[in-house]
Amino acid sequence: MNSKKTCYVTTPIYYASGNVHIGNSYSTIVCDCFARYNRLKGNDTFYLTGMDEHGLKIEEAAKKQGITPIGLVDKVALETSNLWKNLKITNDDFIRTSEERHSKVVQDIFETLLKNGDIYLGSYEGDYCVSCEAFFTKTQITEEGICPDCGKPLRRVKEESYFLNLKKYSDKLLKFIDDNPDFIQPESRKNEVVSFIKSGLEDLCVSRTSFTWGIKVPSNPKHVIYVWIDALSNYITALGYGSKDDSKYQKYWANGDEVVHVIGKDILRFHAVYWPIMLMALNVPIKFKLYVHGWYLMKDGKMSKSRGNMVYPMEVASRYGLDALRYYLISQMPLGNDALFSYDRFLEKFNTDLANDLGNLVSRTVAMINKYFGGKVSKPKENLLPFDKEIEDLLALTIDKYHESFSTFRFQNGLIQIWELISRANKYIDETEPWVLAKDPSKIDVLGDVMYHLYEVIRNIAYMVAPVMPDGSEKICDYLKTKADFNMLGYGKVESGEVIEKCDALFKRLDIEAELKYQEEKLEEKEPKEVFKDEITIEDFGKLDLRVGEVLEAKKLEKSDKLLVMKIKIGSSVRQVVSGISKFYTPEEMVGKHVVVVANLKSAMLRGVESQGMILAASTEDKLEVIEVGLPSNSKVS
Ligand code: ME8
Repeated sequence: MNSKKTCYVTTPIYYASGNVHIGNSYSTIVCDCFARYNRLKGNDTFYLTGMDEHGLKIEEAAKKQGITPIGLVDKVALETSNLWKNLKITNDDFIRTSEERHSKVVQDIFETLLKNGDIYLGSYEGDYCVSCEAFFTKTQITEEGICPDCGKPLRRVKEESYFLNLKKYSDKLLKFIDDNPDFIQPESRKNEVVSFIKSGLEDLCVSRTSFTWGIKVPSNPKHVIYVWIDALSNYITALGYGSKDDSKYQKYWANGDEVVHVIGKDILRFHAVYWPIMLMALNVPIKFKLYVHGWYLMKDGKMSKSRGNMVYPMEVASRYGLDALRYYLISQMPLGNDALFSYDRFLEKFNTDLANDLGNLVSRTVAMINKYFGGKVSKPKENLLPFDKEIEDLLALTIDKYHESFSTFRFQNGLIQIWELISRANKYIDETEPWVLAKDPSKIDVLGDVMYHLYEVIRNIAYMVAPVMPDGSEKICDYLKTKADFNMLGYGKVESGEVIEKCDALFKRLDIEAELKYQEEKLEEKEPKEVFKDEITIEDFGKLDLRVGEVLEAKKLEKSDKLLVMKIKIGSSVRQVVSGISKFYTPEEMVGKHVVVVANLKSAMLRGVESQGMILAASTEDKLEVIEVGLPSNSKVS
């Protein structure tokens, strides 16, 4: 019996708070390549993606837009699933965490963990980042009290809370990681996880009472289940785990051959620590491997709405074609590292790799087969040229490397290898000079041999690029009157072949200068609009007591490279102020300055030192200047 290997591949589920840009669409595109590759290999493949729809972040985003949370998530889910259709993503399911098939099972999971004693009730006081939906410990927080992951301000939160006992499982998890060396890939990410676990796990707060948009704890409904417990469970709830029909769960997970979670580097801890521990506590086998990719960055750093440098996938796909977008994103990112998205590089790759190398090889070959043999090729009895063996060997090597890299998410390596074959084939045309052979009737067999070799190389290339470039592959297959079929990979698998009479250029060369100009103009339209904080009244502002203060003394705070401790005179009083300006001012530079102090700010401890106020400064991402005034100390600022 020919029982098919199963393959289950998942993307992270996307926050329903905003549009998907080319960076996070990378996760979906790369998974789509993997799913398509596995289907071509004949594996029984199930590809899951979806939406992460609960949590404070969504609740607040909806409030800002003046709509209900469900109104917001319905809208974003529709936009996102349409985007995937337009990008020809072949997902088999689209899970939304607001669906009952999911939330009901998450409640059961929570209650099971509670019953088994893996979840217990306690109380929590901590610093919470709404944007990352995560708590941070004292050691993780920066001196300015901002989120170590995204840099946004943290909120102090105190509430009764449920906790998941992570400590209990930390040794078991370390052993699991040790026993399964390819559990987390690449290796560098695995090392990161191991040292995180070894530094000591704190039990994880898994419920919240300060907002309502989420799945309620059935036995204590004032608690909402922590969004990551909710979200991570999607990988099994979508398969029907814990429901009446769990056949997919049995097939693809419990008895499955390959389960792959693809994630970006920023959500590693959740997938490599919390998720396996949840599964251990539930007695569900840890079947998955984690492939952790880096980020697509822009020339000026991270993609962000406030920088106005966001690029959306359909902007690229509708102007340059879906294949060009997919090819660029897949070919530029080695597993685990960050990569750059820039139009200069994109356009250069378009012209070189797609229009010149691949496109020309195909159109030249189709034209020659038509011209010399009326569109037909047939397998020669023996090789007639010394270059034949060379190109056959390279094709065989390419197929091996292709499988090796595409089955382990090293897509970039696979593509590099295919493009080596493409270059070799172009060189083969130059070496064999078919136009010269065609002039000599005695060389007709040699010419036939050359055309057959080219046909075979292109046929194989068309099959191999199918997961990455579905449209281009289909087009080439149409030109060659064939269909992508991995059983037919290899030189000489067809006795004869035929091409269509005329083919369009696969990729039309672009005028790079004109395109860059176009993109620059578009970028200007995207210039960030200023985002201001919520409006306040004059009374609110009047609560601030701003005074001019003279800096009498300043010194660096030991063990800190950011903080300066200053003695500031305001009228007859002198107070101590700690400020994170040490990267921009030496203590000597500060002494004597007349600065603006928030004089009625509640005092706070910074690195164990009391700060009785704050000084005002203006800053950009990399510069900072304190606000100086020429008036005497104690002058009022309003
Ligand atoms: O994290 N380049 O959702 P999300 C590459 N809901 N990948 C990027 C990227 C970039 N510039 N920016 C973001 C969440 N990503 C959670 C997941 S799963 C149970 C819950 C990646 O919409 C990011 O690393 O913020 C993550 O893998 C994915 O996009 C979704 O991010």
